[in-house]
This record gives sequence, structure tokens and C-alpha cells, in this order.
Amino acid sequence: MNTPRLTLETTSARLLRAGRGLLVGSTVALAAFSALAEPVEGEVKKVDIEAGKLTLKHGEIKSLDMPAMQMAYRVSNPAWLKSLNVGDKVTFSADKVNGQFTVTDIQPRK
Ligand SMILES: [Cu+2]
Repeated sequence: MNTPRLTLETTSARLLRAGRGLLVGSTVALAAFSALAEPVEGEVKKVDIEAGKLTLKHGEIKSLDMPAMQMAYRVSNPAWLKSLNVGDKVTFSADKVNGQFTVTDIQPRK
């Protein structure tokens, strides 16, 4: 199930996976997990290694109350930027970290 990924996993991502594996039986747990970031499809529009920013065109992100748009994100791991190119199709998760929208997980999509 775990494919090699260029990601640093957040605690919430691990919790989410654990929750899915557990056959969640309680509505409390369901409510907690539903608030976590869902993977979103996007396309790389700009990679700014110096600024540590990634501009993505993305679909709706319900967990962040965001419609589809194009915007710049910070990234949890700046090393990811080196393996991304404009035009790449990706699946990513984003969250607000220290008040800034941040990509917490990103993988190429075919
Ligand atoms: Cu956005």
C-alpha cells in the first residue's frame, strides 16, 4: 500500500490512514477524520525554489473552504520543489500551517 513517495508525512496523514484502516465505528472518530485534508488534484504552474513556494492550479478543497483556483503555497519540505516542473499533474494535500497555506503532501499523477 505504501508506494515510495517524496513526502514528509504529517501526523494527521498518518492518523487518517490509521482511521481508515480501523473501520471507524464511532461518529466521533468520523467527525474528527472528516476535518482532515483530503487529497486534491492540481497542476504545477510555477516553482519558486528561492522563495520556497509552489503555485498550483487546483480543484475545490473542502477542508480549507476553497473553490477551484490558482494560488501559491508554501511547502512542508522545500526539497520537493526540485523534483517538480511546470505542467506536472499532481495530487496534493494542503493545510494551514502557522497561518499560511502549505502543501503537506504531494505526489505526481499520471
Ligand atoms: Cu487555493
